[in-house]
Amino acid sequence: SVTSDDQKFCLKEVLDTFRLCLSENKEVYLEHYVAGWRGLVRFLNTLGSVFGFISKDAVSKIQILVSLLKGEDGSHYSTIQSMVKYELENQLVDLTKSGAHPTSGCRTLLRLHRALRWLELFLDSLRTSTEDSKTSVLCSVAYNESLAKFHSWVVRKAAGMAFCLLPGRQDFFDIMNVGTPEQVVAMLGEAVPLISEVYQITEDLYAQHNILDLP
Ligand code: 1PZ
Repeated sequence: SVTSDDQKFCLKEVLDTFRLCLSENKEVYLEHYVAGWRGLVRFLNTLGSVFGFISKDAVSKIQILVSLLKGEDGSHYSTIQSMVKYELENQLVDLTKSGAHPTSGCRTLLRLHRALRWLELFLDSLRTSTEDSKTSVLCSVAYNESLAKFHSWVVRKAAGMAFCLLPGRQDFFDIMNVGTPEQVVAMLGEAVPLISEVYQITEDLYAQHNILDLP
């Protein structure tokens, strides 16, 4: 079904876009990857303005990737695999310190990729949570296990404060707009492995090219 910014949307539709990311031979389509992130940001925005600093950063990264996709060399950006190959072969990536290419596709996508690991952990802990679980705790546990190690102290503090303002589990489920808690759990049971696969393929690709630490 159609979703627009002013319409109540269903998180299932967002997570389904990650299904479209994978090609038959397990390449990741950038267009759908970016669309998935767009949907997540829309969801994040419904949680309130305290998350604005997070969504702003995600949006700016999404925009960088969209301009590459739509730009002159867009044909090289159809998959993450083709992007990495193209940018590395043409020296379009700052490998050790930020210089001529501070907003390469590779370094920009890496930031979202690291956040995808947080999402995977967070959604999986929501899936196995119980009625008395606190979303703020689940969120910060997932964050500390993943993204936090790439963030400065200031960002970690700000993130920690924002997590405390997350809605409780039941309200969070309601905002997801998927249905009963059982339906949410079932939906997450499908979504998490999907996100995990996209994450792992990207992780392996970046590891193979030794670009997991791009500045
Ligand atoms: C549901 C609650 C949402 C919690 C989201 C958890 C992630 C917290 C991230 C807080 C960091 C935001 C501030 C920006 C930090 C940037 O410095 C870094 C590195 O980029 P660089 O400075 O190197 O250019 N940016 C990121 O790590 C990307 C963060 C994207 C987070 C997207 C979250 C989407 C949430 C979806 C909710 C379902």
